[in-house]
Amino acid sequence: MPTEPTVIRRADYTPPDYRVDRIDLHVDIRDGETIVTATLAVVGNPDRAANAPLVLDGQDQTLIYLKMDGEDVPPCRYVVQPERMVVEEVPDRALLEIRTRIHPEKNTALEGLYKSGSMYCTQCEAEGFRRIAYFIDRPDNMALFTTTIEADKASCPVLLSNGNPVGEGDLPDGRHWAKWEDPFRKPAYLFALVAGQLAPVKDSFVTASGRTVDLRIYVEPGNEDKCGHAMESLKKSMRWDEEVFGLEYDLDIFMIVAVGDFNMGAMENKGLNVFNAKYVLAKPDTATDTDYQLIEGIIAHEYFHNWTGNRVTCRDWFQLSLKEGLTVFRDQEFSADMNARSVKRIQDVRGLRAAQFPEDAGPMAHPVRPDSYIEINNFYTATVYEKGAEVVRMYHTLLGAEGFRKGMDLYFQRHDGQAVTCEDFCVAMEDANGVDLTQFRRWYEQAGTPHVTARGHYDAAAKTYTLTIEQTVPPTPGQPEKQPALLPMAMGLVGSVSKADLPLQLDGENAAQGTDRVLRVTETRQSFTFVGVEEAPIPSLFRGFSAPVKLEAGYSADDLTFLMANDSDEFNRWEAGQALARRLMLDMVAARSAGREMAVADSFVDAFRRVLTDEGVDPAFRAQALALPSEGDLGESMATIDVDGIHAAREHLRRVLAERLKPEMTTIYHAMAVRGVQLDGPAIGKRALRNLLLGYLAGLDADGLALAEAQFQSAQVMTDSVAALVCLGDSTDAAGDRALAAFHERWRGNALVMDKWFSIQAMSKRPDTLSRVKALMGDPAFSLKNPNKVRSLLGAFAAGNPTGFHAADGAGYRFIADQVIALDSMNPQVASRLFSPFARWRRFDAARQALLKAEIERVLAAPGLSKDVYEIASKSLAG
Ligand code: B3K
Ligand code: ZN
Repeated sequence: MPTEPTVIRRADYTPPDYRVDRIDLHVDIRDGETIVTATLAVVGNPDRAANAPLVLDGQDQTLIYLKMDGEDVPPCRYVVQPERMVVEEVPDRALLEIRTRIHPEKNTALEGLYKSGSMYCTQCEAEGFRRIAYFIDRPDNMALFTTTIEADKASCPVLLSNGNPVGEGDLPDGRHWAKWEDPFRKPAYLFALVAGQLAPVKDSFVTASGRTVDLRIYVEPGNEDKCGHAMESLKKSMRWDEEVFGLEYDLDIFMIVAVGDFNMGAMENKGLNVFNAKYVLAKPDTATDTDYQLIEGIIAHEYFHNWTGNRVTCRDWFQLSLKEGLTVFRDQEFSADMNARSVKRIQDVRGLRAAQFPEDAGPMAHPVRPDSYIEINNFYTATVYEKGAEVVRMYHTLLGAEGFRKGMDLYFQRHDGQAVTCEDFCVAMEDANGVDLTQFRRWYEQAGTPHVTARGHYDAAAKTYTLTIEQTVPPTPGQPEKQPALLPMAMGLVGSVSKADLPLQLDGENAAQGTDRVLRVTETRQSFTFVGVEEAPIPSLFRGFSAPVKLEAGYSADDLTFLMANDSDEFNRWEAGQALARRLMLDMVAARSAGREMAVADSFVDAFRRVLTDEGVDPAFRAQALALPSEGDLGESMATIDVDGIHAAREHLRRVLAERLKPEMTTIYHAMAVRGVQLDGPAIGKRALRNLLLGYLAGLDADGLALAEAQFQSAQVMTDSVAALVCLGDSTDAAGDRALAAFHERWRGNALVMDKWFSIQAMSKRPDTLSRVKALMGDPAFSLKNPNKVRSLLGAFAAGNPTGFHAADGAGYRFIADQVIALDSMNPQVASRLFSPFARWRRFDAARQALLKAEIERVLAAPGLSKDVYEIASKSLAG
């Protein structure tokens, strides 16, 4: 960076001096250049200073002319800077006409208007609209948009934008136009435009009030047969939002466009969602069960934004979690209702621990509502999304489903059509329920994952049980001191003899209040005394993960085994198993580093066997319970992450379990076979368990590898094919390369399936993975310009292959840093994501720290570095 980039602060928010009330856009798409004519109806804010100029955001555009109220504006009255245009002497009301030239063909950042294959599309969140037209590009400017698109009819037969279609026609020279009008005010980040050769898949939906909405999914011709699941997911989402929140869709048409080049998953543009094709296209032979679930969840997420994000939007980008945390919570609940609730919760918590907990403990740690940023695109984080969703879930836990719904209703009643803050949401929840959530607000203010310890004491004579809870919120960058958080603690007491949940009566209460209740933990140290406790209990705390904390409850291995078997809360049964496995593996890591043997207790193998063979338990749940905590999860529990020790311990435990339970695993593997192509919940659960067991068996011996090879050859669905290929790809046996070659041969024409082929190799446990990844960059299917390819090969290696990325000689670090530098000049957002694993450099041993730090410094010194990568690099070194 030649100059230090500006830090944007939440405290500096001021309302804009002007707003754009209406914008009429004319986008003339030509080969090699696009001419944009924007007519802006500008209104001055009565409170502005007398001489306040009109400042319009704009970037990478060439100005052709600027007119105000029909007259050319003389050059002395305006100046064009690299990131804005400043116009002086603008009256209270003015009509500006601005014509500019842009080059979507050259746009490799994939922000603004760009080309994906032969199609033109847009991505405007967070600040992409300023690359299309000069505008007040901030979310509190909600304007009415009309858009006319003009293009060559043969190469761009389909022309789409937000809202409803209001006209179309032919023009001379084989060109045509279409006009769209969006009746709802929106910020520019929700603008979208698509032009290209696209095939529509059509359906419709009748809303609760009886209106028929046209549904369209636009894909590249040839992919129409892969849209069924996305369309079903959309219709289910529309119904669910009506039923659960009383929210109906509001336009006559809802469109989704699938594109091949996209920086993230999808985008909720009003009436015209643009999706990464990965989250739309699916057929059983090309997409895995996980892909199906992700598609359902992401289609729902973007659809739900229509109310939480679009109708009510954010005042400024610090409030991002207002729409993202809330919408993630809504999509999680939707998926839980559509599938198995507790399995969904387990998956979400796994995700939170894998991504958000490390973020909250590192140099990029920030509150759910951040206080400052350099590049807003760096703040689309696990904290804003996933921890934000946990915060919303805590309102739901504290207020109950009904109270939460009352709060939502009031929020929409008050704020429909407005750009608001997280505070406004909290106040709506308070007012609708008549409660005071002052302390709860700390969840928005304080970064860091609270550490909670719990200790219990049973007094057999007095029949009382006293539970003492202590919490600390660790210091994070810029926040050395923390206040206690309000923790909703869903809990029960499981009788050690009866194995049943005991009645819960707190000292001072007249009667027991059920066997499962939510306690409010508000102090740094707080005790709860239960009376009438007839037998010694084992406490089951934070049931369903009712607060995003790290809990240390002082359980013995016997307590954990007991809870695994007897807790009525399915989540906590899973949690107990994870805690037991985590503890065992950490002991093994310690033994290894002390030069002792890594021992696996028989009791652990027995507990594992009991879950494995319990036919009364749903296979989907068993698959979750038998999957060991990841290497990343274990690393989180260590002061200094012992990369090699963790890998060795986990692999050793996997082998021991497979060795000791080979007969049971093999029998169940065969018993879980699913005939033909079935995509229902039970079939998905069986495949999950079967493929988990395949992983154990294939890592053990030649028999297991042969099972994998046989499964690979006979697989009828992509889930089974990929699961087998993962096992084969980990092995250095010739069978591995044979399978990879066969997969390549069959699928090289399908970009999304090739992404899987890249990822499997990037995450392979083979010792030569780095050199294979380097070679794969030369594969004709790979391109640094396509974000999916970068993520599936380079991202998978950096974030999903701990031993490869953290190789002791630093070769993995050097390689990824080289790619970050190469990518940064093309696509800063993708470069910055790829770079993120470096931020955790202080967590490793001294030798790795030095290697990582040297790479961060090298990246920081690269000429012309983007703000995106600069922010991660500089904060990593400082924090
Ligand atoms: N709102 C978009 C994400 C935009 C990311 C910009 N860097 C997708 C979503 O969360 O639904
Ligand atoms: Zn979202």
